[in-house]
Amino acid sequence: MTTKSDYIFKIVVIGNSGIGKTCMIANYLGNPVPMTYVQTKEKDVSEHRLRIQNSIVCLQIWDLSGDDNCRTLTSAHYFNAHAAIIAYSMSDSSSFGHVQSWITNIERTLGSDFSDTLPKSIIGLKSDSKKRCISQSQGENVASELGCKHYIGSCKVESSFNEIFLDLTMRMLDKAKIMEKMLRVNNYVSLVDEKVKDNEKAPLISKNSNYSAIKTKDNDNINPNREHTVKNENPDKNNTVKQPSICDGCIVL
Ligand SMILES: Nc1nc2c(ncn2[C@@H]2O[C@H](COP(=O)(O)OP(=O)(O)OP(=O)(O)O)[C@@H](O)[C@H]2O)c(=O)[nH]1
Ligand SMILES: [Mg+2]
Repeated sequence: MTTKSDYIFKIVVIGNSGIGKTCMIANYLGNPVPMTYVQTKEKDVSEHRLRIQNSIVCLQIWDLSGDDNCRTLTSAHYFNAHAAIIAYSMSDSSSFGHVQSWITNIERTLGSDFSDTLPKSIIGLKSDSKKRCISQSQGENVASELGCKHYIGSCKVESSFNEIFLDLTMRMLDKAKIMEKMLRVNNYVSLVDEKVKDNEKAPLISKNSNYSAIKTKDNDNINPNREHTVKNENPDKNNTVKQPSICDGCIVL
């Protein structure tokens, strides 16, 4: 049996190398958190399905390498993103100092108009670390200057990252629903203008819309037995099979 998803949202996760992005994603997905550091090569993409507000949402989580040498390659993966998580390590002041430059990098790549409306959140990782040198209030101050929500978390604490992913999902969903409403109205107007036959209905999503990508086709099926699957080539990451569970107001399928 297969179940379609109503929306596919791409979330890019960016930040300096070695700050815990890959471990954060593994923790969120309920995967084993890597015990040793293996640098991400360009990108890893995972999928995660949730039922939320009567919609089935598929999150595509793009774990992008923080390696400076990959910057041009990884920036190319910002395209078609619906949200971004900008991460730093609370035990690494340099990574904290680079938060602004990661946001600038998104603006340069996607344009400031798009970047301004892109749901973004900042997270301080390794909150458990004894070497912690950045306080929560320092993080909150910078995040508020940059107009972003701020979170902290640790891959050593279970469910540490549900809140940030759930909040971004709600924001993407709200944005998509507003776009759908606007497109319905616009299509209605243009169909009337063109005097199209009365019995033709305006499509829900315009073919020309940037948002057409997120509304999945009827035949875009996702295996309901698969909670999340690492899609890329990395052989160290095994697929996992999970039963549905309830997490913070949404159902994880
Ligand atoms: N104490 C502590 N260590 C962590 C935490 N998360 C990750 N680490 C350690 O930090 C190191 C780097 O973690 P990764 O998740 O691989 O870092 P990354 O940001 O994905 O790095 P790149 O792939 O190079 O961009 C690993 O050795 C982890 O064990 C955490 O919450 N607390
Ligand atoms: Mg990584």
